[in-house]
Amino acid sequence: MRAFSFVHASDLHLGYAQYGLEARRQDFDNAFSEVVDKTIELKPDFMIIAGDLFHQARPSNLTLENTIRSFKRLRDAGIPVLTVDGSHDSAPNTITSTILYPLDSAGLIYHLPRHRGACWSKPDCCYVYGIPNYHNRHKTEEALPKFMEENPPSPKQGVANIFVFHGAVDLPDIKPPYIEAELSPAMLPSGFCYYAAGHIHDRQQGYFKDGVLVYGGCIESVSYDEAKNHQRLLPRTRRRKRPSNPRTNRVNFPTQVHRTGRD
Ligand SMILES: [Mn+2]
Repeated sequence: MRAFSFVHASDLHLGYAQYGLEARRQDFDNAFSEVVDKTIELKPDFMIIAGDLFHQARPSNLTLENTIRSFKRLRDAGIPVLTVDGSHDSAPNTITSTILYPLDSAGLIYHLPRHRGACWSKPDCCYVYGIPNYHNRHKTEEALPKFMEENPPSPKQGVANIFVFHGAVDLPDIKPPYIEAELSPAMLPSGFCYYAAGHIHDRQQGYFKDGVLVYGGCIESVSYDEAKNHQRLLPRTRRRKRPSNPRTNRVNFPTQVHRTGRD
């Protein structure tokens, strides 16, 4: 297996006009633009967006156009973008669907749950598997086993196996008390060395099963509680060009899975 790297982002909430302000909607777009600048600079093998790319399943044309521009820059740089849907941008129903599908059809993102086997692979490198979001514990318990039966997670020997999802896992050290846990640890399969998660907006990282579980955290504050992470909660009335330098955490993780018998 050869060495590789990837960028793990989540909870971008593009299109969120907080307080009804266009300036805030623009802040979310700008934050994503900075993430794209940094990603292109880092030259990873691929990028993962673990849900809540958009604040709504059907964003405005303005938000959509800015996002398409950013994805085209990543595509031109040869960086595939692997996604799963989040609690905000998954299809609310079969009629409205989600914007993630046309973006996938346009080749701008690779929406994992929509593809055969719900996976993407890079030979001699990695296997990446992603699940949909089912909004609450009850629906997840009902639908996730069926999804996994139709698309069995199949970690491979000799490559890094990565599991992508959007939801809170019932782990007291990680899950804040005010968030419902849609997933129990037992509902997620073993055999993966990196669990790339979204939904919890604080950056979190810990050992899980035979690998590590990482919540990327949101890239722009969506509530007062998150202001401590970003200090950009309020719209900036006078705009200055800030240097593009999103906070990045480098996570080294074991790629060899050592089976311990835990589930
Ligand atoms: Mn979110």
